[in-house]
Amino acid sequence: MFPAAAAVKKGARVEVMRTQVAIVGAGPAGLVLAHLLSRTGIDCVVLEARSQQYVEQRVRAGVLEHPTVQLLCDTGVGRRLQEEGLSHRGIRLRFDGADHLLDFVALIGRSITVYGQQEVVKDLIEARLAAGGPVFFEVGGVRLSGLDTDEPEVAFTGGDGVERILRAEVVAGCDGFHGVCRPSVPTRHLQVFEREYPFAWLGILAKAAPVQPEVTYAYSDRGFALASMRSTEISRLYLQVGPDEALDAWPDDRIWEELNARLALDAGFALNEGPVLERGVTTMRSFVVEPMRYGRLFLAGDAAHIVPPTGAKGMNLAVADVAVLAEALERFFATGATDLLDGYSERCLRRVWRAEHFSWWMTSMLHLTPGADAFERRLQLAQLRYVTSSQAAAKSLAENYSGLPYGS
Ligand code: FAS
Ligand code: PHB
Repeated sequence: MFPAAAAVKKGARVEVMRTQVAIVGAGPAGLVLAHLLSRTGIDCVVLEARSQQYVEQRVRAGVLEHPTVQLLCDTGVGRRLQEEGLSHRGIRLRFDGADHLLDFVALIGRSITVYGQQEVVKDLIEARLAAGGPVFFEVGGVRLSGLDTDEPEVAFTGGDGVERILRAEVVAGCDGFHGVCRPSVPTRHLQVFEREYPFAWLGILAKAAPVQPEVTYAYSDRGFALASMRSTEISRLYLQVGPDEALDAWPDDRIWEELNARLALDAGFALNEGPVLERGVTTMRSFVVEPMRYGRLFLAGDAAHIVPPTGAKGMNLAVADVAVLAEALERFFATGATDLLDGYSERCLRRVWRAEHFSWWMTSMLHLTPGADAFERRLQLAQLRYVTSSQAAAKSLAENYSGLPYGS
């Protein structure tokens, strides 16, 4: 990427730059894409609205699928992940007053890894900056144009206040659900599929040693709870709450009391408690936009789809999208062939819809829908008992949760 001669706009200097791929967004999708493209010598520029510190501290996902771990390790950004990530054989489902371990390694020979999304982001930014790849943080006023031409442009204001125009051959929309890329596509070209759930997750990060060795999903008469972790000293815990829950209605003691009540296996059960380092409420929705492409704009990750986090799919889907996009772009820039680019959306959507169904299924099985009658509760328990007693059913959950191979 080289800044071309600065063009002078009336009253302001506008710097014109050129690259092959303009990437909007430095979350998992944008950063993994930049990493994969740079490895094949494809020039790309990453534009990020937030500061480097903000994106590196933002607490979100926690579970990496097997294919995600493999991709990060195979492409040279998995060192800390291998040293600090927690490899887990599977997950636990807690219901009927008992724990039910689903041992993925025994079932299908694949494990999962607990490693915070912000750690993945840190590793990728470090690799990107070490390779001299440009990342513009704290950009503003990002505007896309010419998406239906061979020379799309991304106009933006840099963190230094300089107006810039980034001319590219391709734009990757990796700017998440609330970004500007998807809205840049004329609505007549997109079909939206959406479900909102009548509950949300209240999540905390606490300096407290996890009491359970695996990620544990609890189905209880009081509602869903999830006990996860980030290390042997840091717990990541979630409670099902109302869809518009106010965080200030949940002081620490109420959160701990409710978590203990929902996760309790017996009267003596008690979580380790400790200072709450971060808290937030995450709304639950299923969302897909089709196609994931418009002209030279390719949408990836949350910019194109959202899943309820019950299946731990969000970040992993983002990585899977850009693994497909990077392969297609490599072929395009090497040979001019557009067949893989033309097949990008359809190929990604097969995996997206599989993950959408799995995430919806896990969410429906584990959460108490407000107003659910006894019939619905019996169906949920029947499903939980089946998936923890049948090898076939357990294998199905295991292969979906640990991640289906790319391209499937
Ligand atoms: P991201 O949203 O991560 O990244 C998009 C980036 O684009 C952001 O850095 C944003 O600042 C930037 N951006 C936005 N607009 C821009 C603009 N105009 N110009 C430039 N940059 C712009 N998934 C799980 O699997 N498990 C979880 O527990 C979980 N918890 C979550 C909690 C919250 C609060 C949220 C919001 C999501 C959670 N997710 C979870 C899903 C999450 O992990 C996403 O799936 C994942 O971040 C998707 O990665 P990206 O597609 O890169 O989008
Ligand atoms: C997490 O550790 O943050 C986590 C684990 C499993 C999920 C969602 C989030 O399904």
